[in-house]
Amino acid sequence: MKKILAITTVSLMAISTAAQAVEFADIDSNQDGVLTFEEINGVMADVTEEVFNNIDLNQNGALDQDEFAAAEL
Ligand SMILES: [Ca+2]
Ligand SMILES: [Ca+2]
Repeated sequence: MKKILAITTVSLMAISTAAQAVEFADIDSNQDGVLTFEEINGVMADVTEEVFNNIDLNQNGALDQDEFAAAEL
């Protein structure tokens, strides 16, 4: 008879590397209530001008809180 010992060590490490939510207020460095491309690109370098323009739904060159929330960055 063979005894097979299967020792399985399962380490479940809940690594929550889910992108930390960046708060609107953290990006709005001049606190004027809207985010310019410079402000958002300074915090999120992967937001290019093209991405920014896509997020800027009303094309006024700034992201308000609604636009920022809709983008789910
Ligand atoms: Ca601002
Ligand atoms: Ca806008």
